[in-house]
Amino acid sequence: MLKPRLYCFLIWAFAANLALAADTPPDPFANPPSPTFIGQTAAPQASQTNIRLEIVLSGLQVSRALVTLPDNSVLVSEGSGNIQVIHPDGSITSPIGGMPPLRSGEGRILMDIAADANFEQSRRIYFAYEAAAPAGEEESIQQVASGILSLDMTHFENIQILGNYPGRRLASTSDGKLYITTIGYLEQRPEVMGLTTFTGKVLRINTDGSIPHDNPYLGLTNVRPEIYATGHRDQDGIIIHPETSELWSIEHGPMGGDELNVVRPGLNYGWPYITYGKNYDGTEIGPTEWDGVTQPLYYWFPSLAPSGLAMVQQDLFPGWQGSLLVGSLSAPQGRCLIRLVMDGERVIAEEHLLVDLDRRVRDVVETPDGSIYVLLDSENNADAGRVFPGEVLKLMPH
Ligand SMILES: [Ca+2]
Repeated sequence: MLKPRLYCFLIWAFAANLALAADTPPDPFANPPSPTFIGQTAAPQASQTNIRLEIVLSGLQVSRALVTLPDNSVLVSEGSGNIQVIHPDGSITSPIGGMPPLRSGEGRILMDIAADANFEQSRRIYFAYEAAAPAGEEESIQQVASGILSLDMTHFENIQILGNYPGRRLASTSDGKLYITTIGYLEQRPEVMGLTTFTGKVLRINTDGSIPHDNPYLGLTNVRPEIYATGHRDQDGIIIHPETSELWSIEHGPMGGDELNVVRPGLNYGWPYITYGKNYDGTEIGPTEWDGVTQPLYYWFPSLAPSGLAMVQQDLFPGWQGSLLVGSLSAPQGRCLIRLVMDGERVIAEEHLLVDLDRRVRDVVETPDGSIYVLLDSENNADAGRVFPGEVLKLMPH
């Protein structure tokens, strides 16, 4: 028989063990997925570039997007719908008037803006936003529209509603198409791969709002003909590749599984059935590969929460030509700007920039003269000691 004292000790030890177990949950990142091909993740670190930076604009709330124009000016948008112009001489004018019919309020009302690929001729800007609820209804609607930027850059004219689309990011092509990405979270599982909803898709329309005759599902019955590709979670940065004219995107995974993709017509990109990400408790969502599902060119595990994508085309920064720049919003891999050194469609190295700054990078662009502008998010989390205004940085070689 156990002596009372020893018995008490055993109870104490058991309870202490339980408490210890409760304090140290299993590491959700303990079992990273295996890549499908060599070089699909965790590329080696590139040597560090010396850069200098200058804050060119501060005081932004809910920073959303940067857009470069042919004269090297930059448009900066906030969630409220405020758009400011950073002119090449550093002067700033704001706000641009004549916006589409945005709902009033706070948060992400203006989701994204994009310049027409032929802006020099058209002076057209595209908008993705939440519009005010129609008369007699309570729900706001999500729309994509275009407007013509006046020559003095003070207002938009000739606003045209192109359709009711839940746009996240927009990209325009020189042949008159507009790509629109949409969000598709896990709880929307059946809808993300279905062809009857706009959930978790890339959409493609003509810039007059009509449907391109070569869209992959056009002509099938019971589909939304705007759909271009399926199986996406949240592509928060897209570009048209300057050489191939194909759509490239970065995509938020759940916990891990952020992706870089080339988005091609009619392909299935897997989410939410095929992913390198996991649930937030570390449990599996699904396998990482499946027949007929397109593999990402590259993925990150843990997450970096990628937002904003640019391709460096000029040679102002030595060795950067052809690199992709990706913003990172979240901490597991450090809030920073990431440069991906590319060899065709392969990522051969990563360089993490602005790491010491430790700020959420929402968007990044390169102007035609080679300057790089970075948009930092505003943060209002006093408990975490993170209260910052949104800011625009201009990067230059040291
Ligand atoms: Ca995918």
